[in-house]
Amino acid sequence: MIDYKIITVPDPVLKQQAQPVNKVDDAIRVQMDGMLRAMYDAPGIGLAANQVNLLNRVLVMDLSRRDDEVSEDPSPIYMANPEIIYESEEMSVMEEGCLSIPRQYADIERPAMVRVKYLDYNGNHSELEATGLLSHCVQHEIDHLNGVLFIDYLSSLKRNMILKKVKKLKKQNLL
Ligand code: GNR
Ligand code: NI
Repeated sequence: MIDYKIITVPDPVLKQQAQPVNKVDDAIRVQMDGMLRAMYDAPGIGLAANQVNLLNRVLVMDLSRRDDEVSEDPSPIYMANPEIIYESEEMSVMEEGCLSIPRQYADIERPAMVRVKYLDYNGNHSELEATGLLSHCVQHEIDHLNGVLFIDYLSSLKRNMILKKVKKLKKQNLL
């Protein structure tokens, strides 16, 4: 199992575009396994390749283990080359956080429902229709693959405040 470390702002890799994978082979599956482990350990409900310093279009999610509920069975979702093929006109606001922007949260508005096509763990074409938290999460992860962070939707004032707070936490060795 690869032991990935999650990078945080202002690492420039978080601002870069990730590149499509050619196919889901064993190397990609090893990456997916390691990313899922890093996500559970964090803990978080999603993780994109940029966050572990890799620039391919791979993400993992699992909404079953929110709030450290170890009782629930894991239900991981693995995606390579995800693409949003439909988004609803209706919008949804939800408080988001990010493992790469530790301990900072903000209300973010996104399409309430999206349909995503992707390659699964076995390299098969698949689709996911997402609403609620899963919808916010998959859009948040695809944003990462495009070098976009949730703070990019905020005013520069709020964004800079958050970046300053993370810098301070780092200086105090509180991360
Ligand atoms: O753990 C996470 N929680 C979360 C909550 C609301 C919307 C998106 C997320 S994703 C985040 C983990 C993370 O940083 N993924 O990139
Ligand atoms: Ni994130």
